Amino acid sequence: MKNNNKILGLVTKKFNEFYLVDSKNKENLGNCERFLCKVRKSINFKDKLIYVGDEVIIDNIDLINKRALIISLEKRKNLLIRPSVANISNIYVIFSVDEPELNFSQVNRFLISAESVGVEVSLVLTKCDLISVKRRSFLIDKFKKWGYQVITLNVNKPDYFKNLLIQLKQKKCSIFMGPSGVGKTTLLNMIIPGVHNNTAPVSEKIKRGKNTTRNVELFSLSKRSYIVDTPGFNMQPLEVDIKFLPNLYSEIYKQVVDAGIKCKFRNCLHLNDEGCNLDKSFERYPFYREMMEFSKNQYYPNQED
Ligand SMILES: Nc1nc2c(ncn2[C@@H]2O[C@H](COP(=O)(O)OP(=O)(O)O)[C@@H](O)[C@H]2O)c(=O)[nH]1
Ligand SMILES: [Mg+2]
Ligand SMILES: [Zn+2]
Repeated sequence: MKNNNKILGLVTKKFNEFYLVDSKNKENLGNCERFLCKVRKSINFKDKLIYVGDEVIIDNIDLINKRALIISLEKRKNLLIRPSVANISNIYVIFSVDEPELNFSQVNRFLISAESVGVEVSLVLTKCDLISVKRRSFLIDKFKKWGYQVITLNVNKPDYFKNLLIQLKQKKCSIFMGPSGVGKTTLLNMIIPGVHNNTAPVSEKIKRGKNTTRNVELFSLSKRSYIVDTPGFNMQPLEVDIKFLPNLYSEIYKQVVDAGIKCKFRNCLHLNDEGCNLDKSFERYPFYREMMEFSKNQYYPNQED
């Protein structure tokens, strides 16, 4: 049974020249909602690679064998690199409160790097069983000053994960980002039990071709909600262009954009006092300064202030 209606789909996994595509208008297709696709030969996507997270139009739908052809690529909102994934709506920056020890400068770099993508950013602190209630409150207060309402987790308290899952189900496509050992895989497994045993409708032949478990994959949390699984990846902070840095700090954004403070020089980097009207008495200012100096040397190695 062929169906010649073109439908909108979401690429949830990619291996070699094959793509797994979830239909986005499921109503028309009964229970058959995931298709193994190739790109139609006559289509040339040469410099337009298709990534996990991309929306595509599929045609030549074979409902029996669950096959279809990708005939076009929709405009994407954003694209992360390493791991390559398109159309993220939320980044959850994950750090453990201990083991490995919490490094505030590193937390800040991950947060700012996540903010540079231009999506909603949340901070999750794992392993809260390792610290006192007092220390936990201290951390919650600290990150509140940075502009983040932290989510705290503890592997012994499944309820905390339930609340996070409720939140994730309201987001379109979330990704966990953080250094190695902080509990990202544990978290993913709490949220989607058996995530790494997931069986997609893919033949053994295709599976054997490559170690597919290392590929980026989207998991459906609800009808309209996905989470990115990035096995083997520990996302490192991206480099951020210096001219975008100031507004990625909520403490600066609030002053410059919301309150409209004006410095003497347009494009003031808020590093020197001369003509700068930024109130620098916020906790993260030294981190901002450090990041700015570092990025300046990366982008303009020979320039003076
Ligand atoms: N004490 C404690 N250990 C945890 C918790 N969550 C994860 N871990 C441990 O932290 C280690 C690293 O976890 P993993 O999920 O592999 O981290 P990943 O590298 O970020 O994916 C493992 O030994 C986990 O058992 C927690 O809430 N409390
Ligand atoms: Mg892991
Ligand atoms: Zn300034």
